[in-house]
Amino acid sequence: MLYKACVAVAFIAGADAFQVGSLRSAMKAPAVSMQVAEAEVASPQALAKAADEARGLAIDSIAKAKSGHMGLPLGCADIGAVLFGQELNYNPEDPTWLNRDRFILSAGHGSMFLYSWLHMAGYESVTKEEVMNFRAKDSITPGHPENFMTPGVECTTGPLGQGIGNGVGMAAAAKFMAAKLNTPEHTLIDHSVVVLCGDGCLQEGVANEAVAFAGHEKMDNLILMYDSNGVTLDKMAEHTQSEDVQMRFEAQGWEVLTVDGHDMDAVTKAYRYAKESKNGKPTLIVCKTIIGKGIDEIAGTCAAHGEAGVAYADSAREALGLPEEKWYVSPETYEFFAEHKKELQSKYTAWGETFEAWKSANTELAKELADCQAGVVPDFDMPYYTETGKGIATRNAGAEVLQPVAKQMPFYLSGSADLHGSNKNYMKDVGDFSKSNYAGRNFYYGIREHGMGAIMNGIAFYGANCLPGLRCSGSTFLVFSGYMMGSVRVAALSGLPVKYIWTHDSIGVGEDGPTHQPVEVVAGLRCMPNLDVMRPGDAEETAAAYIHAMKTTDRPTAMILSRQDLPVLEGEPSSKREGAMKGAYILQKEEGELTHILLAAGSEVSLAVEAAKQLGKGCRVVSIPCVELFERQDAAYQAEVLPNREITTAVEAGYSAAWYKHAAKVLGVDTFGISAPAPFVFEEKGMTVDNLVSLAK
Ligand SMILES: Cc1ncc(C[n+]2csc(CCOP(=O)(O)OP(=O)(O)O)c2C)c(N)n1
Repeated sequence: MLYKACVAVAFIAGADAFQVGSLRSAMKAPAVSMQVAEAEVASPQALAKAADEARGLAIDSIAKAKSGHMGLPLGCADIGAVLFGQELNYNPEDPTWLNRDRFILSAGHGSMFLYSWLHMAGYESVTKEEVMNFRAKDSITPGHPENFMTPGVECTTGPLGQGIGNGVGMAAAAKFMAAKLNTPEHTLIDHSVVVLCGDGCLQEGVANEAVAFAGHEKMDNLILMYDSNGVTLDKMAEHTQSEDVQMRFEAQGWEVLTVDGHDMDAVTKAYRYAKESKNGKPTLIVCKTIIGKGIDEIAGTCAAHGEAGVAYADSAREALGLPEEKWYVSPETYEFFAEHKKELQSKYTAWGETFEAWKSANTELAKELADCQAGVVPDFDMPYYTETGKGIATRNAGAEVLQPVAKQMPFYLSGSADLHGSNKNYMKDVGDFSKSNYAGRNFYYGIREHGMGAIMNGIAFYGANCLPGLRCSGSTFLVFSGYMMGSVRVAALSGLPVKYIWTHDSIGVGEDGPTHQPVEVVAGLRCMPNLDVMRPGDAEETAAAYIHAMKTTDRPTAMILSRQDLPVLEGEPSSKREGAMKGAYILQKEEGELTHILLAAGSEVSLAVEAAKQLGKGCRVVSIPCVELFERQDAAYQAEVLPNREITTAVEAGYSAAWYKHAAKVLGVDTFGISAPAPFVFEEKGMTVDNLVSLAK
């Protein structure tokens, strides 16, 4: 039966529970009443008990670790009980189930929330011991959630706001997969993506970019639960935050519900409404909560951050009705979750039957999906670039070599922050992803680089453990990569095979001037652990870079491409390709005794080739499109290519210091560029053949 919503009523009734005056003024009854299905909490006592025991786990683990964040696991315990004990669809015995609901703790500082609930829910490897070893070396319960550490943890979170972007990326991936796989007879993908965030996440700009994208693209499979406790770290949130969050989200195309986050019935109703309404709107559920609820001395205050509550642990445990035994989970709670697991598993089994029927009815699609699940990367039908000397900008070569990828990898998604035209990251004949075509594979992210980075991470997290063939790339000008670095760092740390297409790679941009001429950026990127930075020297090396990126599964790859034409370098194309895929190779071997080595990347390789002509027969030219990849080769190969640092001169139109690792002398650019046609800028900055020759001599 449908009836007029009681969410608003529940909210008002629950308001008295708030103890903090300033919170009360921040509370507002929701403007919209809504229709929700009948939704009572089936086992209120069991869930309330589980919530208090989850509070106890957080108190005990944080006390033992002498570090961690108490506020969220206590403040959101009732929400956790509703989600893990009742609403989310998952199977602890198959954490990679394709149609599981995805839950993301964007407020990653509250990680004990996640570990407690995963433990209670029955994720086998999240044992009581692991919970007890919170934040300890070698535990799978690290300080902040890490996707590669803990089964059931979907995303690495901690940098606030990222998880919201990840949720949007997952929701987009789910929309894409549903559009691609579901048929009128069989529904394979219909899960929700649920994100729990706090004030901090919403204050971060990255969240706003992602929220705007989700609203615009009508991602009604996304539910954002906002732990609205009126507290941030230094001060009460009102000190830095006065916008009307409801209006902000509604203006961006979202539906907004407000509930008392400690009223499990209200949370249930709001959640079900959000899940069931297919109204083209993602939903924000504002959950008014008391941070640190359960420890009166810190509840509702900034002191709930961190471990200040530990001092009151004993009295709090007593007040919560917990026995003296630490890390106490009652047999009743374990039994409750064991029963719940059975219910969840029967849904899982039913889905498996649908999946089998779908496979028999859709054999070709099933083969595509199986390849995607196995992470099959084909041998690309990618022609060699043989026309030595022909000028081709590497961004244009990138556009060409992307097309075989588009054809041969049906789960490859390509996007741009409004620069498809310049970055050349557009895949032909595969359609555009949008609210009117979720099966499209070209993403228009808008001018939202940081949001794009976090959304791409979400897509990659979605693929990480069950669809490794689901891949994505996103593009912008290299100089703006800094805008998205927060997301790039998470991708590198999490081992996500995201690809960045960053064009307009140096002072070679010319007339756009120093605002658009990256000089420090490539070197900065090369400092990032687990990121391959590929700066190909010509079209052929660009093909190699793309193949390398597609074959790489455990880290992101940055493709640094030129706006200006670069000549196709002399050399046997297949050995150039093979060499570039080792990160560096001898492009031109010396004739006779080795006297000089010129080491160059990107547009400066052709400059090195010209300089070599003046340095005599003993000069070798080494092209190094990817320093990190080269440094992963065995020592013998490295010594073969670069045998003598003392006679090596590096050249790159960018920050010089990092090159001294491999070269005794460096010709670089350590100052901002100027606005002028590219040849003048190169001249002005000393990037000339003559300068290279005299430096190398
Ligand atoms: C990008 C980023 N900036 C700063 C921090 C440090 N930090 C961790 S929690 C926090 C306060 C977050 O406030 P809120 O989201 O309201 O969380 P709550 O107080 O409810 O726990 C800050 C500033 C961070 N983790 N990420």
